[in-house]
Amino acid sequence: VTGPQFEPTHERALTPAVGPARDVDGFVRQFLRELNYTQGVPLSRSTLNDQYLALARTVRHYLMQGWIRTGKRRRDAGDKVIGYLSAEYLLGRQLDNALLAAGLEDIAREAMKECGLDVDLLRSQEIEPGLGNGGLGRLAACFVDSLATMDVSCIGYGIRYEYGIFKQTFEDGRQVEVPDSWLALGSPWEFPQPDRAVQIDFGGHTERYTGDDGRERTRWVPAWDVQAVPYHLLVPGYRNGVVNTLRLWSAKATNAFDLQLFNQGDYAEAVRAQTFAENITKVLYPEDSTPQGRELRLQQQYFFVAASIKDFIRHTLPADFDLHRLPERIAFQLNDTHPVIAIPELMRILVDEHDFEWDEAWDVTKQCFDYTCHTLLPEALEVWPVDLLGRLLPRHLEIVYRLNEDFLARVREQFDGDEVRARRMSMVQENPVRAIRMAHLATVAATKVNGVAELHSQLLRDKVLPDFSEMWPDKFTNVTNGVTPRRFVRIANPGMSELVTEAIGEGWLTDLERLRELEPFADDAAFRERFRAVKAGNKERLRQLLHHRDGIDLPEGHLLDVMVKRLHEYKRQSLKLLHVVSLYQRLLSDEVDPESTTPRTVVFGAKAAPGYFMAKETIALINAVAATIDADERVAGRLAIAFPANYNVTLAETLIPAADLSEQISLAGKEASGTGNMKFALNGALTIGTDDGANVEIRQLVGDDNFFLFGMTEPRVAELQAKGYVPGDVYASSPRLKSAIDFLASGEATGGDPSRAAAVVDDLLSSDRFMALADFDAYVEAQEKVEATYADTEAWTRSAILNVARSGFFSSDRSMRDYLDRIWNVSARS
Ligand code: Z15
Repeated sequence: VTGPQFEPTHERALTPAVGPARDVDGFVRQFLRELNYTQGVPLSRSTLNDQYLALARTVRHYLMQGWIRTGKRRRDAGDKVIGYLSAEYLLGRQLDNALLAAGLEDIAREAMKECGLDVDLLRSQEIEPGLGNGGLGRLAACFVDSLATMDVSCIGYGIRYEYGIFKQTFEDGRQVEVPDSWLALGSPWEFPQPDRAVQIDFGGHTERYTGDDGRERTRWVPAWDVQAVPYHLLVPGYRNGVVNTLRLWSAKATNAFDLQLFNQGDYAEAVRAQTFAENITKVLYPEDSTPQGRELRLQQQYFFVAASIKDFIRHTLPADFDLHRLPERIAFQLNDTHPVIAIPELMRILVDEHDFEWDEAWDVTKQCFDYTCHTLLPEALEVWPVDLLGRLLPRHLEIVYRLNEDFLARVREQFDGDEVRARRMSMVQENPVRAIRMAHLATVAATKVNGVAELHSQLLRDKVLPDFSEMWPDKFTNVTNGVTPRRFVRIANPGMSELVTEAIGEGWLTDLERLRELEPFADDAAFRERFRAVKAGNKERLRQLLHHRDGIDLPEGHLLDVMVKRLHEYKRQSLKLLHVVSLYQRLLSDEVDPESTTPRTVVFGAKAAPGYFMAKETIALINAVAATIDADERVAGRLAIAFPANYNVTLAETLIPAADLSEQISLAGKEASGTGNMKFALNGALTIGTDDGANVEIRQLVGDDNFFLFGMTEPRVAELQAKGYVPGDVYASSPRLKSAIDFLASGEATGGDPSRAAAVVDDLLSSDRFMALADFDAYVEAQEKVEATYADTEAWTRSAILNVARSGFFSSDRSMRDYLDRIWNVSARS
């Protein structure tokens, strides 16, 4: 079946059914219908999960008309579609966002009350779809939210992992991963479309043959295939009736494949084959920015992009659409290198299946792709060994070789046969193994290549892809990341949202630069008082949550110092830990009166990739230090460390609005952008940070007086690296650093057990790849300024308000506008 097949007999059958009435009564009726007829239980016998599912499905009903209308309007208009290709979408809870988008919060609250239920309790039942690792996946989720809110035609293509990012638990302070079975209790937000499944081929070989027209052609003879089943999820715009689509692909065994084996009598083998096929979308790889080069991961990548392109051509474009005009109808945005295999796939479709001439196909393909790079770490740039690629996708490897030949011929022509340059720029790396450099392939094919913050885009041009930017200066551009204010301000921080609306009126949620109008309120003592009350309320909300969720009792009245992000050496959680140890030592020494210090609670949240040894050691060390400080009466009330397990979007939504201080302390030149940094600033935390990623732009906007800058700049880092960095020298020359490290190494900060600290301490002293020691003194000094400023409550609040007022730039709506102007050449309707 390729499309809707029906003969309408009644005109009324052509218009979408009306949704439930938009009032408390209509909501209650629909809720009970869902509970009784879909869930199959009476209210009196229903569990919390039954109630949550019925509530979710009820809210979904209100969005369906918008989804049907949006789709029809877009098809009728023949709009150009943004096809966002991303292996990750870190969505966060859906119910909160759907209620907000549909404007149903009050009605739902009232309706649940009429049923004797508490809407907040039901909201808290939802397990968030964690289909991403960290920043990259969350960015994709923010972008699709903004595009729907701006009424831009977008389909987000991705993978429906059966298991998302693992659930983190601690055993004896060490990370233990538990599978995230987010689908187990029902998945009310997705619509499976098994009848729109497409077949995806793998393996086999290629053959030359002569076509009917006498032309030499190539055909791929695959060895096996799987079915890709689309599930669609709703992406509602904020109160504009627009509902866009996320299409997430799930792998299913091909029936014919099984039957064949079954007919041969090998039933067990047939079932095994099914499991094999369905493995493809079984689990999200939990490495954030350190890919492992596993075959299954390449299968995932090809699986979802091949399904997306096929689906777009077959089901989204009108039948018999002339593919020469494809670029008028689609712009595929490559979210990092993960979907880059889409480039040879489109070439294959055009050349092998649609008889395009090679050059003609290349011309179309180039116009259809743009590439976003999200990293500067060399180990994050994916390369696929050619033996693996050739085994899995033999035709694609041939296509890449041919593209590379053509490309290198151009390089040699333009640069006088410069062979060294050609080797540097080649899509094929020769050592240590022959492999395809996906970033080079993407850069050659893409119309535009962008970095994700000003500094990152500049370093991308100058350091990561300098030959390419010399060859094509106009190809490169910047779009600074952003975050959706709907989720990260309105939902996460209702108290502040209300205060803001009272001060500057409605409208700022979709026009975030309007937060500027808050600036004068920074000088209004009464407003500052209320702003502080909101922060205090948010802290109280966090205390309640951590008490129930983790059994953690946060002290009251502390400076709340928060570092939440993936655990990675370049992000330097170890630097933060050294600072904590140093604070602990200061409290234990006789030099200062503890009463004169600022009481501080440091909150960490971080998952480590399961195979990342140093990251896991760092987690164990933080937990050991936390336990030691917690047990030490001498510092009670002055210093506490909390490390709630399983930091995720849901926890972020309570944690970030409560924070006073935002830790953004990566080594300069390593964090492409950061997006947590933006969320904190928008929620009135002050940043202590290095000159890295989007921190640079945050500081420029909020002003130096409202930002605690420290540490080496990127050029200084490069210089030190070049001359040879010796961490031992820094250790020897800084008494405070030496004291903190010695204290850690002695076991005094880890309950008397020095082994807990050994791996981290040894690494810092012997290699310290990310120069934590070099920035330690500057960091401690900046933290002293933090304490001095915090002591002046009015000055601190003033800065916090100015952070909010001046961070409107970091709305993902602005990011999307920049993509529309600089990359997609499409305009928004709002
Ligand atoms: C990831 O989360 C990021 C980059 C990557 O290359 C991968 Cl594989 C995962 C992050 C960056 O580290 C972060 O700086 C940036 O803000 C985020 O992507 C979104 O661009």
